[in-house]
Amino acid sequence: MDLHAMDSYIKSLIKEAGHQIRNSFLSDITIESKSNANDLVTNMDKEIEQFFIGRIRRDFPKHKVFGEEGFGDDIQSTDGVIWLLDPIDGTMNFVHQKRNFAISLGIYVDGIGKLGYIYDVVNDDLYHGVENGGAYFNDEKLKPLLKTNIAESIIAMNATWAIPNRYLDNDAIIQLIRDVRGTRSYGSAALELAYLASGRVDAYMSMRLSPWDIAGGMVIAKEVGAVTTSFKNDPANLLKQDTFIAANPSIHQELLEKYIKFK
Ligand code: 2AM
Ligand code: CA
Ligand code: CA
Ligand code: CA
Repeated sequence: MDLHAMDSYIKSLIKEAGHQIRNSFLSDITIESKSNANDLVTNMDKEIEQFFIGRIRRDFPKHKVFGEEGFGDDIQSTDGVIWLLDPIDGTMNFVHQKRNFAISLGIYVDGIGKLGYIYDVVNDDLYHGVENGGAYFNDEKLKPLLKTNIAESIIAMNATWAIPNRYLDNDAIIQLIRDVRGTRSYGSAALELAYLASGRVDAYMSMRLSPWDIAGGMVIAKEVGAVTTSFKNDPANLLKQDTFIAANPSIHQELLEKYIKFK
C-alpha cells in the first residue's frame, strides 16, 4: 500500500465529509436514541458513514470497513486492510453544542495501525499520524511527549467516574482526582486522544470504548510516544469494546497500578 497516496486521498475525503457536516447545521437533523435515552444518533452519523463506505467500495473494493453505524462489513478478524471509522465521534456534542465532535478514522493492515485521522470539523483542525512517519496537527509536526508526573498532569476522564460503580475501586479514583493538577471531560474520545497527542492533556481514560473510537487516535498517539492499553495493560482491542487508557509514558504505569483498581 502506498501510504503517501492513501494519505492524500483520505485527507480530501475527510474534508469533503466535514463540509457535509457543517452544511447540515443549516437544515434540520433527525435525532434518535440507541441503547438508552442519552445514546444519540442522527441522520448525519448514518449519512457520513455511508458517504465514506460508498467511496471506499468504489475506489478500494478489497478493503473492509468497521464503522459504528453498522453499514460496513461484519469484521471478525484483523486480517487485511480495514478502515475503522467513527463518522461522528461525540454525537451528543454534535447535537447539543454543534462543536467538540470529530470524524475518527484509522487504517489498519493485518492489525497494525498505518494511518490515523481525527478531524475537528468545526475548527477545521486535522490531526493525523503515519506509522513511523510522525504525527501532525494540521501542517505542524507534533513533538514527542515530555516527561511528566501525576501532580503536574491533566487527566481527561468522564465525571461519572466519581460515582461508585461495580467495577472499579472508587476511593482510588477519587484519590487520583485529588492528586492530579486537573481533570477535563470533552465528550469525544477521538478529540481527547488528539489532545493527548498534542500535549494538551497527559492521559485519557474510559471504561468502555469501541475500536472505531480509538483506532485513528492510537496511530497518532503512538507517533509521539504515548502508550495505549486496556486497564489490564493489554494491547487495545480492535474487534470489540473494552476499557481504554492512553497516557504519557511517564505516568501510564502509575495510573494503572495505583489508581485504576478493579474490585
Ligand atoms: P459517540 O459519540 O461516537 O457515540 C463520550 O464520552 C465518548 O464515548 C464519545 O467518544 C462516544 O462516542 C463514546 N461512546 C461509546 N459508546 C457510547 C455509548 N453507548 N453512549 C455514549 N457514548 C459512547
Ligand atoms: Ca454513538
Ligand atoms: Ca465514538
Ligand atoms: Ca459515533
